[in-house]
Amino acid sequence: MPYFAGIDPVAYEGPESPNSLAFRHYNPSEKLGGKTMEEHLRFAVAWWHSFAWEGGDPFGGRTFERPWFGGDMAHAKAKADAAFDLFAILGQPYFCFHDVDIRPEGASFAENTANLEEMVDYIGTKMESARTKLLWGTANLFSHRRYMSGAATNPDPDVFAFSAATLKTCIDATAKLGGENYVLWGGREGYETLLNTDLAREREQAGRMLCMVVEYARKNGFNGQIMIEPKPQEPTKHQYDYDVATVYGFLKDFGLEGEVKVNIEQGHAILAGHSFEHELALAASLGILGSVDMNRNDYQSGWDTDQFPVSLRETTLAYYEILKAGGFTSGGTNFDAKLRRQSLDPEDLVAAHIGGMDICALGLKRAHAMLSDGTLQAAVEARYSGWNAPEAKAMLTSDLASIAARVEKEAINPAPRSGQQEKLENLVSRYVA
Ligand code: XLS
Ligand code: NI
Ligand code: NI
Repeated sequence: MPYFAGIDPVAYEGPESPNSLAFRHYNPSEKLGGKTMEEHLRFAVAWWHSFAWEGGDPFGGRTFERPWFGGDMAHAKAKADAAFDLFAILGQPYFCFHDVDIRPEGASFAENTANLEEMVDYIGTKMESARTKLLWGTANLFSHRRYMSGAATNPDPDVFAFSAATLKTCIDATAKLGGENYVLWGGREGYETLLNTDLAREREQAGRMLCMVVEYARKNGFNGQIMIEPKPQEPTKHQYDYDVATVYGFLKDFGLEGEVKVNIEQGHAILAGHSFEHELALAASLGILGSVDMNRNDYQSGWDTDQFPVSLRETTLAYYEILKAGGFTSGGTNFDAKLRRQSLDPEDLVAAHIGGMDICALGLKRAHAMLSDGTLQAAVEARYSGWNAPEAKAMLTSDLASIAARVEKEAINPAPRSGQQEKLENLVSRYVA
């Protein structure tokens, strides 16, 4: 019997619906500005959390009993069948995967590749009759024990080689499935202790690997967007791709700032001591905003809890930054979010996505209203309006001595002005009430 038997496709029923398996806010065809909600949000299901994750934690193993758990090809295909059933129930436009989520582990690189290719063909056939496309693919270069000291940044050149080879197969798989993006998250690209680590060498290795990824993709017909996903720590104590600012510096160093963008995850922003909207706004200002991994982090725990989002204020502020930047192009909203380990039922998986999609849709609506209304933006512009004066602009190409002469001549004596934070917070509250 299909895993999701008895669960109907989820429909939009409006905010008043009592149905726990209906959308209240996500109405895919509803237009906001020139685009439908579906086109704005570009939702994706994450294969790893929804189908591969077993419900374990550091104190106990698997709590989920999915019929597709098992290490062979038949189970991998059953997993793909269940995945496409969920995509259909949710009307999902996209999915994302790592190689290891979709294929069984082989005993060698050649076996991994053969398994991956067989699964790519299987999934490709399923995609022909589904509406769901591939938002991004990626390589899992962090779970297997060979990667315990990193992938590209490993002290052992054989691990670097194995990683490069695996990246090639994952770019090929993504291209074959028509993926719109390719993501690199450096899960163990970092260090546990400086006592055994050569930072400069590891950074060079990571830079060279990324250059090779870009070169290979461009030469072999993958024209999607390549993205790095920043994260400050976990699993390693210190990860090299700490946050958006760090990744930008790294890209500049290797001449890749025009080629590679960022996939920003809510929980990772929080772990880095930032807000999600900070990371989004910074990436947009640097021209590298690519896509988002939507989830929420626990604000007390200090690790990546990957929960489904629930806060309207947070999703509103996030989509405000995304809309302000012009919206997604190839990117989208990937739910890098997992159930809690006591949420055992097929219905839990459906309900989790419904809740996430609804709070994002409502956030998008409120953000769109806030942007169209323009009051917030006008307040920001007014705050900087002094810079419109010619003598103010001229300072940016002037020098300290000339500026000092002008300050003296005009007896410039700045009068502080309110930043109006509470007033602006109240303004946002009006939209998210
Ligand atoms: C882990 C990351 C991972 C990436 C894809 O924290 O979020 O899931 O999104 O490798
Ligand atoms: Ni992620
Ligand atoms: Ni994460």
